[in-house]
Amino acid sequence: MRIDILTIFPGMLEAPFEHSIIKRAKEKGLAEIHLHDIREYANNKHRRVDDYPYGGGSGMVMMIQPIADCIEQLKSQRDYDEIIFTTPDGEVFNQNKANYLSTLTNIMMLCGHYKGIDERIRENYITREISIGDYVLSGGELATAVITDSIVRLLPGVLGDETSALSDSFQNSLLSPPVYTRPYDYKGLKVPNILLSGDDKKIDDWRFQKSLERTRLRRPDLFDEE
Ligand code: 6GU
Repeated sequence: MRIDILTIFPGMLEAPFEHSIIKRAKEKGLAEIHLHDIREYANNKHRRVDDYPYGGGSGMVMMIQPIADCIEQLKSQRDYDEIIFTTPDGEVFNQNKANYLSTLTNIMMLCGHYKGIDERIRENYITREISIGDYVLSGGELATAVITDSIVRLLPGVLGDETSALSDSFQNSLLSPPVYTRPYDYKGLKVPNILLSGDDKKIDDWRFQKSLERTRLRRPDLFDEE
């Protein structure tokens, strides 16, 4: 899978993909992530990427030209399955959407900023607008990093244990059960004995019960989904 990210702050997106699972996915050739600095596409003398809004009002608006030229150049090189804009007024992201996006070959993601971007970009290029939750971030970069992480870890071969993405919280609309590791007794705090019983069936049942219990207590809304 190839992901092209358009941003005015590429530095914000470098570190998140240079660690852990995403780094490994890139090294294994399972994911390619390309950052594009929108400013480099600005055809004006001072490399401006924003301007005052027509009609007045506060805040700046990202200009159509640098973004359109960057998108056009990428589109001339390959077909894109989705061109995503990260914005607080988009559809709210969830695991189902991550699963769908992880099945695609080429996606582009445009990070929003300031008051917004010229509406003509949204109308003419964007195929999907995504928010990561009901709160406001100062820009779309962190949202793009979150979405990218959630997609890349789902690609076949990325996680060592093929089953572990499937047992994640939310993948089956249940929260994950608690986990423990050594020591068995830490200053009197003990691990539930059933996990040491060696009885796989009992352990699976216990974990499922804990998942149900945790979901009922913390996220009863998940039982109403689908
Ligand atoms: Cl995608 N962008 C911004 N700026 N804020 C957000 C968001 C996106 N999702 C939630 N809050």
